[in-house]
Amino acid sequence: MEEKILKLFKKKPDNYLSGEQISKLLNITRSAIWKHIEKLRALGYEFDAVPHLGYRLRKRPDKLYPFEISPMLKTRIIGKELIYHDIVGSTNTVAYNLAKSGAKEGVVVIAEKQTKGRGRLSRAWSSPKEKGVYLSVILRPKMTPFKAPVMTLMAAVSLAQAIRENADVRAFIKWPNDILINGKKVAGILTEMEAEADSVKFLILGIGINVATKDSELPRGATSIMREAGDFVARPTLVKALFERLERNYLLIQKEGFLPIRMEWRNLSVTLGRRVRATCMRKAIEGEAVDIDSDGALKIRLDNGFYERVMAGDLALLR
Ligand code: BT5
Repeated sequence: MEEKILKLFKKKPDNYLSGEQISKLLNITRSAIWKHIEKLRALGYEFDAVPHLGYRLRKRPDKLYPFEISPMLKTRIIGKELIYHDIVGSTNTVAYNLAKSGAKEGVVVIAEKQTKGRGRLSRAWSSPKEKGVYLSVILRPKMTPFKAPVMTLMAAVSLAQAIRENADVRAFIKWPNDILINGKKVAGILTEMEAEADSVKFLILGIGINVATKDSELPRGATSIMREAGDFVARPTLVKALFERLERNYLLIQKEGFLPIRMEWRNLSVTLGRRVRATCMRKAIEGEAVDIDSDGALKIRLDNGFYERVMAGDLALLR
């Protein structure tokens, strides 16, 4: 009912809606309306209530409530079911447990703050309250675990596209899981999965984006979209764009394979053509990043002219 009430006010942004009008439109009593308005107030919505005129929605909170996101969403799978938390340890852990107990493909866990936000290899992901987007998408792709790295690259393409769509910035992908603006990290992806030898059971795409995060809350070399764009970015609209891009690109991979996404990845990459150092399990490889392969591996041309493929690891851009 709260969602329906908000919808009515959305249609009348600056006008008052009388108790009688709302009561007729939604077929509920005046006292029920008052209770719902009080509930919305407790969630941070600010209403003016004037005798004889009715209610007016003065301010919506900057929150990622499902009823701020769902009405805008044009997806069939991703984000159709949104599980919202004010505070969690890690959205990836919550999503992983849900997927283990049978949650459907497309279910998303989203939070305003994480107390144990994670990067790869148990690194910490700074997740201050209401400043960023922290979410995890459950997917059940029909693929072998060896192909799963492709899903991280698909998520990176979707993320760079969604950021560009919402802010006047040039977001680029640094292989494998970073999004950079002006050379600084603005978002990261943590892909986790449960698999058997020949098939993925489920995969969790964990995505963290710094939207309005202050420099003091970020490690060195990181930034936020608002800092780089110099303009306000609404988190619900960014999430909507991300879900829609993810769905489009995910369906495209299933229909046509990795090739179309791979081409888009090349366009959005800051990695190719650069001298890089890839480190994986204490082994370092240095050379020029020349391409990504059909399985998501990064192809590096060594100084001796040979090529090496790197499947996972950390990358430093040298020049
Ligand atoms: C990542 O790991 O970049 C993956 C980040 C994924 C975060 C999301 S939030 C929702 C979901 N739930 C989770 O618990 N996680 C996912 P990695 O490439 O390993 O980078 C981690 C490194 O990035 C850290 O060691 C820091 O140096 C740096 N870092 C930490 N917090 C950051 C932030 N907010 N912005 C930019 N860099 C950060």
